Amino acid sequence: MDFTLPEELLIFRDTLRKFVEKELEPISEQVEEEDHIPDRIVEKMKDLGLFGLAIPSEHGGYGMSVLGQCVAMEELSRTNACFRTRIGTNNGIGSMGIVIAGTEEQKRKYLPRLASGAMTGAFALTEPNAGSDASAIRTTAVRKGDKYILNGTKHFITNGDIAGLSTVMALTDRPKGTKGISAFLVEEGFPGFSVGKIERKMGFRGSHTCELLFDDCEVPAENLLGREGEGFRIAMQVLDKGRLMMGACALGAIERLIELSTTFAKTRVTFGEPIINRQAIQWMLVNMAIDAYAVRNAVYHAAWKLDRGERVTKEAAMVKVLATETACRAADSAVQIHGGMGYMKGMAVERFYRDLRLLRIYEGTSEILRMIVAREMSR
Ligand code: COS
Repeated sequence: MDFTLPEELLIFRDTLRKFVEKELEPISEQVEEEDHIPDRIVEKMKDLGLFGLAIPSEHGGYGMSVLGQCVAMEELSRTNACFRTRIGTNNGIGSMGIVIAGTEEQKRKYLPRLASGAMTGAFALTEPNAGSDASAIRTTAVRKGDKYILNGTKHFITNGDIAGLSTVMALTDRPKGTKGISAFLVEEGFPGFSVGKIERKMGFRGSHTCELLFDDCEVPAENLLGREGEGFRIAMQVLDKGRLMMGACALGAIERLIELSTTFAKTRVTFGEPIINRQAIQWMLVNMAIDAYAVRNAVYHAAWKLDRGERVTKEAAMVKVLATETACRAADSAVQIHGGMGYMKGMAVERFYRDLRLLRIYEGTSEILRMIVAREMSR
């Protein structure tokens, strides 16, 4: 078994590490305050090709392996989470549906723009009454001639306010349950589509979470993704990969928390000695390191399986639970090690503590993911 990462991936990882340290980290607090990523930074992300890592090369992306995408997300997660969220939606839930189920025409029309970052993607499944129970959606799509007419409300949609294209799940045949859900590619300018409320959140500032409104929204019939009734399965496949990526994001955050906490513990002196000499602090740091080791192996292994074309529903769910619950524990320890300083605004550990809490909820709560693992185990 060879655990060596390919040379070109190591070079890419190094490039990303420098980009994060030089361009993103210095403005992470500014973004936190202003709740906005400066355009010049988005342009630099485009120049590096970050929006198209996962998109096949024949459609303008890098066509990177899943393992490579995990390494990229891990690096980008060492700073404010909004940066990797901006990039992650185009590479993940905002484009994967098209990669998996799009027609050649849909791929040619949308993927190059998503890959270049000219267009931002979003994934619209969740509704006020349908979060964990995704099949309870109420948004409807009725075929009228060469169009579908969509009516309903989506909420908690990441990047909804800047998305040029949203993959929207809607009911085309309610009595059929999950088989009555279809997926649609909705452009921002389609008649009857608008952005509603933008949420105020505990964290993730710089990344907007929005309501999307469909009021007799007209979607050309050629923008149906896959066939009628395939929307739920497409959404679940998209989420399988999204959950694995979330594990990689949590991993990058844990690694950064270890570094921040170790540096602090070496310089903070109590009773005449740096606190890193205290066993109580050492054990917290060691536990974080043990957790990071386990999470890294789990993330990379699941990525390897997906790269081999295997279904990873169970592994992705396990990885997300392991990585995100571990990351929250690591953030708690990091704040504890920093003491009062760790509770202060402007400290990275304070921001990580708030931001990481969301990872145990979105793209599948820990509870739903455990349910998925249980179902897979009992097959
Ligand atoms: N890959 C491919 N197909 C899948 C799948 C997957 N990962 N998961 C489910 N399916 C298929 C099933 O095989 C089933 O098809 P068949 O009847 O042909 O076998 C169909 O989809 C319905 O699946 P299921 O019966 O499991 O649906 P349920 O309504 O019972 O629940 C869960 C499915 C709980 C898994 C789903 O609702 C879920 O993931 N919820 C969480 C949603 C979420 O993560 N939301 C976060 C916001 S989105 S960013």
